[in-house]
Amino acid sequence: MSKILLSGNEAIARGAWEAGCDAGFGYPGTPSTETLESFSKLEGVYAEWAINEKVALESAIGFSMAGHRALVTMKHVGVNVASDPLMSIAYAGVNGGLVILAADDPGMFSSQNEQDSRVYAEFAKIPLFEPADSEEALEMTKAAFELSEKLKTIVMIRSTVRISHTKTLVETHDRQAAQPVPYQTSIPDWVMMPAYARPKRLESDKRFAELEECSETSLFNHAEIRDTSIGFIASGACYQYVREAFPEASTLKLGMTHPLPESKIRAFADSVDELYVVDEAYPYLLKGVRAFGIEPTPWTSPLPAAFEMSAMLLKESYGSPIEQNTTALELQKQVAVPPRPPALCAGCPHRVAFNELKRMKAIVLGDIGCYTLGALAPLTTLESAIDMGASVSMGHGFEVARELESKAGVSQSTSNRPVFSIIGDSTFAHSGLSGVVSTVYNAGVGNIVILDNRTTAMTGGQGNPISGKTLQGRQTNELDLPKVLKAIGVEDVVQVDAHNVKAVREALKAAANNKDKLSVVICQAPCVVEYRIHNTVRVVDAEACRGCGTCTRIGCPAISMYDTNIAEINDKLCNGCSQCEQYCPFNAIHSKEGE
Ligand SMILES: Cc1ncc(C[n+]2csc(CCOP(=O)(O)OP(=O)(O)O)c2C)c(N)n1
Repeated sequence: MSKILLSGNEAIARGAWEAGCDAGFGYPGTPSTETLESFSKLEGVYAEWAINEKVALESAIGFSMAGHRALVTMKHVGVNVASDPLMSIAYAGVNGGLVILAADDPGMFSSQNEQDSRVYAEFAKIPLFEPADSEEALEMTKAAFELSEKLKTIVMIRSTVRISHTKTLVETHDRQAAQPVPYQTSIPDWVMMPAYARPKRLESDKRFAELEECSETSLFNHAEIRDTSIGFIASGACYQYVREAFPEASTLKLGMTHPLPESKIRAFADSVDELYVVDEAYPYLLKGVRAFGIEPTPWTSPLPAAFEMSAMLLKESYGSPIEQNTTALELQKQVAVPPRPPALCAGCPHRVAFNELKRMKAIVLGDIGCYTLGALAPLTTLESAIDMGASVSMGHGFEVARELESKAGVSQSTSNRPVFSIIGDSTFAHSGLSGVVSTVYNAGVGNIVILDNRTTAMTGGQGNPISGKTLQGRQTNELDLPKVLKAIGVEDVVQVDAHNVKAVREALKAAANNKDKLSVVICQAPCVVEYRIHNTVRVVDAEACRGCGTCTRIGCPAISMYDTNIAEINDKLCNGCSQCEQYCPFNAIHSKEGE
């Protein structure tokens, strides 16, 4: 037993390990990613990145069915992808303990929305734990495995950015080997066809009563009685904000937040004069408290309905004076940091495709990955990003609309612009592939660009089927994209060096001209960060530079034209991708002499 500093994510991994969990499955996504990464390094466990969250959960279900404890990790939007098996496994139940981590991102620091995963636990009628620090993250994960096996249900742990990424002291213990639960054939338990699913649905309702009892007796749900003139109900990071803003107030700290402990909530509400409920980004607790017929005290000004909560926002809504310089958060707000819009890295191989598509005035339907930054200046090329994999299917929908328009003899002013779907390698494996199969099946036409940088760069460089790198470094295959596409039935597949301007330009033009077919252009070059690529640095010949600004239009952070009318290349940032050299119309950029 020892005390160490762990982030919430590391603590969940450690908790799973201590609980005897043998395997972890997941798909990367902030703020969940480090959980599986850290679990994969613990002794004696198996861990893998699945191609998406649905596959991760299904693999974990199989592992649990075989009798062993499994952890599944994902970010909140990943739960949408995994929601199909989640809703049914909630009926079927589990064999070995099964715990799913949903890591939410209130404030959308790195996500496309800020949905609250707690709603899924309510929807699926499964138990939900919400840690408020790393110690709890570890303890709750252990409790979650116990509960999962005891009541034969999948259990959800919901974390948020602040909990996942903040390090606090944790007491660690040895690993307790979990006894496998022997698998026995039981068709009515595992085959969710109507005749068997109906009784399982009733069973899950029955289990719910037991869960309510668990929540009432759980030590993770407890009242901290201090000044009873004011009381707060809060969970997770919001509990910490309450403690910081109102250290004297009484607090009902909820750690098992589904089902909610009705009696404990009633007793607490009765014990305080004013009752406030704190949520962030979605009124999950508030709705639950109101459903018990308890109406909390109105805030002086309503709590913000969107984005992250903070101690300061709580004080503001309560109407209490805000002292200057009291919290780190307040300090943070006072420090004027110059705005730095996010940009693709210097030497990023994604840049040329965007610049070329911009020159073609293409309508670019985008996807989620580093390349979503193609929407920002100076590239401003990517015109949509909805969810992972959407670019391909949206491109198909766009083409179908155009075909209908042309048959009807109407056309929009944009109809002479080619449509391109643009997608990264990891996102392609996640859910782009099924869009291609669907498009080919429906005899669709169109253009797809796969930006194959051999990694899942956006979330920190995880392996994927195309890079062929597994989480624990096992020998495996690299998925051969051209072969796969051809096998699906895509006839027009071209692979080019992503840094080669001429090759990318010609391939994109050929695809756009090939109007009657589905064309795929694979722009391939490794991510410069993940593969630590340093080629010969480029320099500007000041004599030859005309200050035309062509090189700055690709948005490379290494290139600037500040005071002078001459381009400059920062040799600390440049990694010699040569894109600027190829674009310079005056041959003013070349490799640094002597290198
Ligand atoms: C459903 C879902 N799961 C996970 C994520 C987190 N995420 C965003 S982009 C991305 C993959 C990016 O990899 P890739 O498509 O190869 O593009 P790259 O960043 O390498 O350019 C991931 C895992 C997400 N946004 N949505």
